[in-house]
Amino acid sequence: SDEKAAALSTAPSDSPTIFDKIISKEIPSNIVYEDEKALAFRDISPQAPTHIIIIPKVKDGLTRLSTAEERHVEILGHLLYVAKLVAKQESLDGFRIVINDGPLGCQSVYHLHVHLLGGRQMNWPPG
Ligand code: DGP
Repeated sequence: SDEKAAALSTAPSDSPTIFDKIISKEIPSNIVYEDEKALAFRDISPQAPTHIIIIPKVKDGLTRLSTAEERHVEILGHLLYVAKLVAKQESLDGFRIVINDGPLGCQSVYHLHVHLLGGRQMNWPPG
């Protein structure tokens, strides 16, 4: 897929990402939820009828889950709670949460993010 190709061609780094420009509203996005700590917006390449990306507004070195540190515990929990709030707002009856990590995990944007997918039957195992 295009996402896989993007992931395999993106070197993990702590550089600013496209998500900084979404946070600053320098580039437009379809924002569905926002609070002091988190932002949620529709994925540009949806893989389900509802596909929302949830991110910390302050990256604080949190490029990927595998390099998370103790100080990130609160924001990590908050992102999952926001996923629950957004799932309710979207009237999802069941959903899936995904965090891609690194090239093998198909991560293409190095600003930690939670995918919220729903609105169709999910399959198992995931690809
Ligand atoms: P991942 O592969 O887990 O790193 O997911 C990154 C997701 O971000 C991918 O599903 C597509 C989405 N994405 C990338 N660039 C943009 C953008 O400019 N706007 C929006 N809305 N989503 C984007």
